[in-house]
Amino acid sequence: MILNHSELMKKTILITGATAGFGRATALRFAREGFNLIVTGRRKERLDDLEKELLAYKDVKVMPLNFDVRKRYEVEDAINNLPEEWKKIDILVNNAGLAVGLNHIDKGNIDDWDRMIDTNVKGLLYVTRAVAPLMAERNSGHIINISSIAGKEVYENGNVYCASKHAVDSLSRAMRIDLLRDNIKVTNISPGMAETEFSLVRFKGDKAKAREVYQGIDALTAEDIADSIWYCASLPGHVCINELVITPVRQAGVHYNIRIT
Ligand code: NDP
Ligand code: 8X3
Repeated sequence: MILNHSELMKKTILITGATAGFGRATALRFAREGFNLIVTGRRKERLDDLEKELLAYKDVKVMPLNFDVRKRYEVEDAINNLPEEWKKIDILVNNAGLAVGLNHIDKGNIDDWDRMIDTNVKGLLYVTRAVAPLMAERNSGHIINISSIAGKEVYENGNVYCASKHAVDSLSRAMRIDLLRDNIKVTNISPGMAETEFSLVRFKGDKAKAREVYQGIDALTAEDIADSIWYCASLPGHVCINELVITPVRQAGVHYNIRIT
């Protein structure tokens, strides 16, 4: 898709994991603001549906990219083969991620561990490695990493998920230093409980178990996180929100919450 001159003045956002939850809500939020959108995910039909939904917004262009962030060469091919006008990425939201399983470390499923580390840490790195040079070339950009309160604290059975989000937290701090000379902002967002498909994935499709997680909590919504991302992205050029920790009012960190039933 070739963009005309006025379209080139528009901003472009790339969101990983836009087929559900935070990523999808963020895509819709930025479409409302008139951004051109590169949306990614593994589920092709969902990407197709999202593309249609986004195109309903006035003057918005959409580039769906169907890849698995764990596959280094798929990531590189998808980003490197973008048409030149789509390579002017203003904002990257490293959102694709998941928790799988909830077990003590001695009983953990090693395949689950691989999935979390490969997606949450290595996937985020592959995408960043492909996009950051494009931003550096233009001496401008904003990388928003979706970490978690599990990147600030650890909880029983959360071991590898927490470690993967601690890695995101420290990578955000490291990126901010390394990309300082390139005028690239780096924001680390750490949400608490938010009702998306997150727990359904963690509990491998067990809907009842997933629902229980949010009972009586008045959990955050995907739209709350999308609004926070928009807030960070819409501040003046000289302002960088380094860190944002967001919980429902009934949650204070990973160990304390009050359920009202
Ligand atoms: P959802 O399960 O609703 O959405 C996750 C998204 O990530 C989907 O679009 C999924 O797309 C994508 N994704 C997962 N694995 C891959 C992969 N290998 N390659 C490409 N895309 C992938 O969860 P949330 O929206 O809640 O989660 C988004 C992020 O927020 C995650 O990083 C999560 O850890 C973090 N988070 C979530 C919290 C919560 O309580 N919900 C709280 C704190 C942080 P597809 O399956 O189509 O590939
Ligand atoms: C998701 C939040 O507390 O379930 O990252 O780990 S938590």
